[in-house]
Amino acid sequence: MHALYAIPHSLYSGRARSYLIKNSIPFREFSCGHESFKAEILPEAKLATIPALRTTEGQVIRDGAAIIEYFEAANGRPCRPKTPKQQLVSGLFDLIGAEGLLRPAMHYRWNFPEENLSFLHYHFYHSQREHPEREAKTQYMMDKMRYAAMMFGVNDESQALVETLYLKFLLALDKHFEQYPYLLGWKPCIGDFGLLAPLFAHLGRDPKPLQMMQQQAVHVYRWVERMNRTYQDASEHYAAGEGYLADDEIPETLLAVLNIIAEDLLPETRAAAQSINGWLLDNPVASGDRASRYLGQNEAKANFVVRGQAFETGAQPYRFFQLQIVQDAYEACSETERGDIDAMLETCGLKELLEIKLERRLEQRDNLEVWV
Ligand SMILES: N[C@@H](CCC(=O)N[C@@H](CS)C(=O)NCC(=O)O)C(=O)O
Repeated sequence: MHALYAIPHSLYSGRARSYLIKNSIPFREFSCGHESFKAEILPEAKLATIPALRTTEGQVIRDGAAIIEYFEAANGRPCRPKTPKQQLVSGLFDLIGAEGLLRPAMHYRWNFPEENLSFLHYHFYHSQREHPEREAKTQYMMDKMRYAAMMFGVNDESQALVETLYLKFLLALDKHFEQYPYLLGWKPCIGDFGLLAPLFAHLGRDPKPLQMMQQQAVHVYRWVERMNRTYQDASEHYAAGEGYLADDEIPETLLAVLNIIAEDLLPETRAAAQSINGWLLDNPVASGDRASRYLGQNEAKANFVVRGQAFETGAQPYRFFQLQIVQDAYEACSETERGDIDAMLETCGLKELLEIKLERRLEQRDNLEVWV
């Protein structure tokens, strides 16, 4: 059986776990605190991040997207829509989930200690090895993650806007899931799994944001639930269908969500590209060199403004690894299809995303992101 190294409160773990559940792939889950993680997984995974998978055959795959890609490639891509607009939108939501909602995820986790802290302590403690220093390591990891919240641009000044943008997004997404149980209709696509990352472990599970979701966005809450169940779990949709929507349809409700996301996704992506590209000019990299997690000019920072609020966030090459997948799908389309996609992205303020590129391509090789 496959072994998934993950923990319940980990953002990226939720994405891979849901994929395995929804595709009826049997697995057993182990904590990264389990002795085998350090002894057997880490030497091959190279970085101590979760999720990591050890396949039945013994191959170790680190990274949620890589785990999903492993099964997608082997099984005829069951979760990639076949039509152009849906394929593109699916990829966009994967990117949005992996990179675009880190601020609310971290804000609602770390800035409400009264509601969240004992819950978080339980989980962080149980992701540490049974070791005399376990409590000290727990505190160290919690501090590291609090610091990560700041790296993503959450601070005293920006909090109010982070909340405003999240609430707007949440209510729009709620309208969508009122209509359909999944992003593109009646079954989950790659974008559903990506989007689940922040919306499960943090925003749909930590006490403070969970209560918000249950009280203000019950349809989103139901989607989070159903994304962790093997079956369709859409009994409230009395006329439920199957598969993705016909005729490459993208529901208006989903375009509305994208429109809201664009407000900070676009300026942040533009700023991160500028920072990383500037760094690449000054620091030539060889093919195969590792692209580290944060990288860019000005100590790997991206600076941008949303509604007059200045943000400083860590510039992450990984964002562009995900964006590249979306851009490649676009390039592979016919001219007419590209025209349709352009028109769609124009209406939700995301067209420019197709043009923002790093000077160098990225790929995953031996469990690391490297420059091509
Ligand atoms: N690109 C990776 C990121 C994984 C990741 O950052 N996981 C977090 C937990 S959600 C982690 O392990 N953080 C520990 C660390 O960075 O030291 C993926 O998508 O799987």
